[in-house]
Amino acid sequence: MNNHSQVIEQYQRDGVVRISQLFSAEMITKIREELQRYICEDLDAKPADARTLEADGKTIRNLWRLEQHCPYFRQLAQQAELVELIGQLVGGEPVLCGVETFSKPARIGSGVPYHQDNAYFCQTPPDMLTLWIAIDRVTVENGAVTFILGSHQQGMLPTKPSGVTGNSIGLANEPTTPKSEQFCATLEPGDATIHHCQIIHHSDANQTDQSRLGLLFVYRASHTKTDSQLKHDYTTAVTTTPPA
Ligand SMILES: O=C(O)CCC(=O)C(=O)O
Repeated sequence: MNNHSQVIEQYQRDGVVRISQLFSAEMITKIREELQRYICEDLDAKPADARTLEADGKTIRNLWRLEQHCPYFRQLAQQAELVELIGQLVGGEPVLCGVETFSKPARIGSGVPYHQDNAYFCQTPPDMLTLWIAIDRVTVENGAVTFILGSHQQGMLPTKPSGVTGNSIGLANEPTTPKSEQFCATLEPGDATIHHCQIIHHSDANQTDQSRLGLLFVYRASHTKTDSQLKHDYTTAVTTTPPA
């Protein structure tokens, strides 16, 4: 893995850091196979909140709660080398909170509105992050996640229900930072980003013929607690457009 001290420094300064080749090509093939197996063999028997579909009502937009539903992914997210780095970034004992996909299928994959993840996670202090692993190649065109560098230092901004299924809560006001000044996280398969739960980010719809599948591991430090105001706002939003 890339040099830990550089990763930590960049994460603290910018709120997001890109890591090259976190997983090998062989591992990405195995992950792809396991996702496919889970979708074909297990998903139908899982509760409705195990997935979100795209607007066509049949294509998978997100898989949720894989850490509960699939031992392979729970173990993958808890491997020692990863957990050691995550502990340094969250400043405490890491707790795995979620394993999910943002699948963004070719031509169908929908966009994600500007948001801060802690509007969903509702944790204080905000010692929580997401490791976003590219399973497919991620390009500007197929809907790379785009971040406003340093925005994690602004605290939590006002939110509003977004009406987007799978991303129910967004920023009340669109950021004014031009897209040209945002960090667009283009990635090769096996590359990853780690982003802080307060960084402002979004992604566009996938209008290309290339799928843009991302696998996400979410962790918090064991000392974080639920913030009741954030939880209230999130509950209002997610009640309108469940499951997330
Ligand atoms: O993968 C995407 O397009 C969006 C991901 C995201 O919003 C997140 O990781 O919080």
